[in-house]
Amino acid sequence: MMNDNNADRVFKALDLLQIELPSWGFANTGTRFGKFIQPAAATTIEDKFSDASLVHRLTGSCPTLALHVQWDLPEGVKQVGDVQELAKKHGVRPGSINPNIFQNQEYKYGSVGNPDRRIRRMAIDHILDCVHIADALGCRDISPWFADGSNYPGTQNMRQRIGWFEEALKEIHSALKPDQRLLIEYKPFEPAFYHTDVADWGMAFLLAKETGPQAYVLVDTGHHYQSQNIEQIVAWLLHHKMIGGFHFNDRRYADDDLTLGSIDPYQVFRIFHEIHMYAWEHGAIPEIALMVDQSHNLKGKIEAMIQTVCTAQELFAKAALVDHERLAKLQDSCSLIDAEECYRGAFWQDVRPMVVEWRQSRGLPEAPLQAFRESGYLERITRERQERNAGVSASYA
Ligand code: RM4
Ligand code: MN
Ligand code: MN
Repeated sequence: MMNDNNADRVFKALDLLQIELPSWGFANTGTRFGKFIQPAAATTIEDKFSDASLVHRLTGSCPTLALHVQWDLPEGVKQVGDVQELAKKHGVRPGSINPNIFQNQEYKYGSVGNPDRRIRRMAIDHILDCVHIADALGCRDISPWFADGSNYPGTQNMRQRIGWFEEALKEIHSALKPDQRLLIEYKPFEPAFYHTDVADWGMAFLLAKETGPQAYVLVDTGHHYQSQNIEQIVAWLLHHKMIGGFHFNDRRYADDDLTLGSIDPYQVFRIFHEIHMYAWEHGAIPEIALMVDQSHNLKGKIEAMIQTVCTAQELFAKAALVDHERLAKLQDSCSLIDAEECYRGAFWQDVRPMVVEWRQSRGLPEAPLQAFRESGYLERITRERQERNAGVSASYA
């Protein structure tokens, strides 16, 4: 039985939920062993805006698109006008701006942590360009991920590299406009297999603190060691007001970039719970950019993205059903079983009928995936893009 209070909570949560899609999630991607080309994959920034716009129209939750500068704006700030036109045409705004400091040959031994001063300069200059691009596009977040690290013990001075990171990040921070933020993403390994300069949330936290007040930590859910308690990391970052955003994806072994909730939906629920509980205590959802960072090697790109957003909606709605007031009392009195049941009872609820009602009330298709399949969009883009995709190279995006 649906009760009004629950429906109200779900509707409020879904109205608030905004998830940013990654432009690279629509492109051909692969593993280090190869790339499977899809005839309908996006090969241009226009394709990416068009695909993202469709996902937004079908789900109602994705008003922004994250851009990876080297893949989407290879000519840099010159392309700002084109991006603005695409945003207008497709009804999706550019979101976080992602520098690329890992793909160029120069970055073999690192970017801002490279022992070669000229390469550190090149990496900083690229991120500064990204700050300017973000400013010109009216984007709040600049979101670098540093692949820097080393493969063998003793081959790099880890401590010295911390200093280079601090210097670089401070310089970048000083170029930020007052409303911009620098999100520092961590990742324990890959491509580096011995040490990664920004390996975990503690390192990202300390760097962000040292960098300045507009620097925050970005939590990519796939960037943790096995069995790490991610929601506890989120709790710490919330407590210190240091969480800037998420890159959502699921994983089983490493940075697998699988569709959200495909392996462990309870994990996603637990993270969303921390956000809702914080919001209940503080009266508002904190400023956190909820972003997807996925790479769909085997699934159809757009279908995988719709599946992801629908899963996020359902899990966000479930987490909104936790009775926070009751839970707080049960935690306080150490009523372990009742607290646990109150918490996970929300997870067990089937919120799908309420999500469908929300969609109906907002003029959205009841079943976004089915609506996509009936739209004819895939057939059309397959016709339009297959020739271009047949000639695509093996590069990452
Ligand atoms: C990295 C990291 C970054 C993403 C690249 C493509 O593993 O998650 O956020 O930009 O992949
Ligand atoms: Mn990421
Ligand atoms: Mn990743």
